[in-house]
Amino acid sequence: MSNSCEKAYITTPIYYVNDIAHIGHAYTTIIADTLARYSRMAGLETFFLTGTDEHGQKIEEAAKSRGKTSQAYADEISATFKNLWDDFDISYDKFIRTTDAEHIKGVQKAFSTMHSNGDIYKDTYKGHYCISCETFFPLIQLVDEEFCPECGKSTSIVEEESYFFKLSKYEDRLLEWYAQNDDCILPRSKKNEVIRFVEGGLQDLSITRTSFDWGVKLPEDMNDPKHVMYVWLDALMNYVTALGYGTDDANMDYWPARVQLIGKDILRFHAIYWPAFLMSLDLPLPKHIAAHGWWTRDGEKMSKSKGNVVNPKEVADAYGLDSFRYFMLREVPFGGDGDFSQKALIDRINSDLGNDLGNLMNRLIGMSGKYFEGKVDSSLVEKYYQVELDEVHASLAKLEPLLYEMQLHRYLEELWRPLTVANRAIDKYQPWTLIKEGKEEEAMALNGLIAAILAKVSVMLYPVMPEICTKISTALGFSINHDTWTKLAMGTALLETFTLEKIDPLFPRIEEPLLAQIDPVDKKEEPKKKENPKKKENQSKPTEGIALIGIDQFFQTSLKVGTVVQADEVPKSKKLLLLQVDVGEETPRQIVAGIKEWYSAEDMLDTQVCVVANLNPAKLMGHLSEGMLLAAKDKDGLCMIRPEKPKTSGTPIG
Ligand code: ME8
Repeated sequence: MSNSCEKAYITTPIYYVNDIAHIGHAYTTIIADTLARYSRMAGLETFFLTGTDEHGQKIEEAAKSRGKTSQAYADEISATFKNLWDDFDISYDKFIRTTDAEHIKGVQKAFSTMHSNGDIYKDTYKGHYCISCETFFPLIQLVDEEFCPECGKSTSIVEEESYFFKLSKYEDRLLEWYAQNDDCILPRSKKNEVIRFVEGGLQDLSITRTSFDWGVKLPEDMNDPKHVMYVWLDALMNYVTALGYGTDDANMDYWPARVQLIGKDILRFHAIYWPAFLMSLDLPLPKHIAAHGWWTRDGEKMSKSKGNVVNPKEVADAYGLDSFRYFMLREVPFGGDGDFSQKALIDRINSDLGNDLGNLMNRLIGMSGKYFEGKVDSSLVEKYYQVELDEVHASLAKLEPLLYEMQLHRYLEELWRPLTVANRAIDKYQPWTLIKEGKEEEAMALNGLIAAILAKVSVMLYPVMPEICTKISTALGFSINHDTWTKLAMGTALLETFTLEKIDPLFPRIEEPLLAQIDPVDKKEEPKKKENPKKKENQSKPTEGIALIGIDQFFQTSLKVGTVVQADEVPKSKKLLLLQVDVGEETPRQIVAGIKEWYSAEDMLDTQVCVVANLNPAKLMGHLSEGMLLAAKDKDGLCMIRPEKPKTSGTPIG
């Protein structure tokens, strides 16, 4: 997101109503909610859209199998999504349903416009169709010439009369758009995938179906009642029909969207079809399409059709909504995949939230209560603690660009630095010693420093943890709004003198998993569809002398293919090389590897390696190391473990 326009339109995908929401859906919606809350706090006129995608064969079949009409079934499931977002206090401005009359009118208007612009023609389509993904795939993309490359289910051959959209006509303009708008697709690594796909050649897109009914009919003047619109044309249009496109245009001044959030599974639809449709309609293109990775269970994408989903409501009820929100955004770099485990969630709650944030609040309550009857006076903070304040303000200044770049995990990481400054200051200056030495003024200033840091952090953390931050700010005697954001978070203001309100500990320590049904995994029965046999897991054999672990434990280690893009020696070290390794993220990781006895920097440059990507960063001879390389060592020496063939940087290993 750039900061150049006054209005900010933020969207999530509209979710299929073939089953209820899982944490993957909650993830997208929570990210969008975070951006919308930040954008409002930053003073932008914000419109946040979410909703449900209700047409298509998949929904028709799901309804039939439950003995319901498609509409009744869609009503029921759509309400479960809406209720969940309401329970989660998601700050959407509109919840759209593709069965809304205004949406249907808007889609028909779009069809007519594309048709009169010469972008739609009639022909016959024959292809392999995956109902689960509502997508045609060319034979070459199928696994064993039958199974869907996305979900592994059996595809069927469909031959029917169809209207086509001239997607091929837009190839050059799409490539031009990607080239001219560096950050139109985030993370940027994903943009390269899209460019390669488009450069491979685009085929015209079949945009109507005759084999089922549950869809938007063509505009009446097309005089072709047996066709309904392809669900993706119908669904993508929601982003503008929600603003009144095709009806009253009431909110079209919010278009183009500032950021359209999606999962990487639907990048092609959003980064290729959607801009091409917009070009055909002569509408401007979105500023950013931001694709996040997948939440997995035991390394497999969590999805309704696989039945391996985690219920977000259960998790939020057990662990607290704000903690869940923090975990999701902090745990996984935007764009990467993450395996959901209660252990990781508990670690984040106890460590980041409990030790660093909650405990700091307790320390402030303790200090100010014991020595100053709860009073906090900030007037002398600058006199005694300017160095600490400078450090805090330097961190705060880095935050907004990270959010606009969708680097949410880095945003939170950076936001934790002021908390470290605060906790370190208490340990270093020791208020109890200051009081003992009669330095009351310094002790009060320290109090003021800690309160100011908590205030500044709570403002910038508010979009991620609204409830907790409201509690903190209330205790600190101020409200979080555009004014306090400007003064405390963007500026260097401190708090007015106030009396601190005592509050209960924010994050009581969690000793063991609270949800028995999530760990160990309780997989529901697999759907009875024919599955790609290659997808079956190998049974593991017990191995003597080695402690066995479950597959879920193995998948807690994130292994990725990396490419060494820079290699240097570490001065004065006999063993270490300093490597910059591209693991498919925004910037390469720095890894310090103890391999110099066997490999020179030159040997390593431009080679591929296997990287352990989720280790805690460590410092080796003063250099930060953000990962580890896999190698095998025996009596003859050490050799790197590498992919047998070149693989895209960041490809997961497992
Ligand atoms: O694709 N991890 O709807 P959908 C992370 N109706 N995010 C996940 C996820 C996972 N395991 N599973 C789903 C559709 N999501 C279409 C969209 S838009 C015009 C039409 C999230 O119900 C992620 O945002 O299958 C993904 O893109 C979306 O849910 C897909 O939801």
